[in-house]
Amino acid sequence: MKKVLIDSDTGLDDAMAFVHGLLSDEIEIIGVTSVFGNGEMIDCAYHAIEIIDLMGKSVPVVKGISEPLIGGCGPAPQVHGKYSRGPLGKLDLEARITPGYAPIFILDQIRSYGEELVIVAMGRLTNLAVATRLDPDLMRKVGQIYWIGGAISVSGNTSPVAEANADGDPEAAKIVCTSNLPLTILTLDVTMHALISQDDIDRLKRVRHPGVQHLVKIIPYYLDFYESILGERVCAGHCGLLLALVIDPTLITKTHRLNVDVELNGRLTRSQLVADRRKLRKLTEPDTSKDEGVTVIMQADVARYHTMFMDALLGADRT
Ligand SMILES: [Ca+2]
Repeated sequence: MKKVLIDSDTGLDDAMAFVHGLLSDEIEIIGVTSVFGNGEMIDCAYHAIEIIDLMGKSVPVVKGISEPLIGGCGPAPQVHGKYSRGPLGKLDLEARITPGYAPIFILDQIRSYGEELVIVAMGRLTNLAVATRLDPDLMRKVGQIYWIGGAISVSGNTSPVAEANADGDPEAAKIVCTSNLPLTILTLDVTMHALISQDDIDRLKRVRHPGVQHLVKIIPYYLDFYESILGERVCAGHCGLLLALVIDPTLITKTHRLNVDVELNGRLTRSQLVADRRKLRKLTEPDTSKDEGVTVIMQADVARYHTMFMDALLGADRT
């Protein structure tokens, strides 16, 4: 079974990923490191603990970094709620935090599991960037790092060109994208097509499983936000899609190896992910799979993701 470490700013799409991932027999989530992003780092940690409890699982949740390395965009209470749990109030689960510190915990897990370990980064890359600076050679020994962030050929969501996970800590994103790590990036180009609707949430209302019931409570808040920008009662699965691709990589239908860097200085373009796509200009598609750079997911089977996600959650009472 694949060993997965989740580094997360556990908000609402992250919650969909956690519930799906903790129902899956394909992966074992061996730890969660918390980072700021959708909300404060500590609220994101408490939300992760809450979901793991509701799923009846035992997974260590470790605190991480609370601020960007230099500077970045702030949290998004209008999207994820003031405490990263939509309409729900503040938790205090301090006693349930596992002692430790995310960058060190990440390196320890790589030391233990090596290539077997997959890191799924669902937020700002601050914890991973610091771990990379502490021990770059060890970081390169991890099996794979999947990160959701950036927008390459579509508009950003925190600026015309920047996406929230990159814009929340662009210096960290640059370190991780340019340190020759085994990195796969899922961008807004793909995740905005992985939609979950109010009808889907309504179908989940008959599931009694407490983890699924939690999503039924919190996702309408996320739908409210998306409805205000998309004009339809649907939301993007974002981190839910990312974790589904780790559960079943055959959902990834097209990738390219590209050099990816992050703009840090542009007055209008700070935090933009700059993927060098010049080699893709030819109409005959080159096989770039062995090229240097990072793996960028260009397409995913979002219809099959949707089916897989819904089947897992609708069947949760049988687990
Ligand atoms: Ca996230």
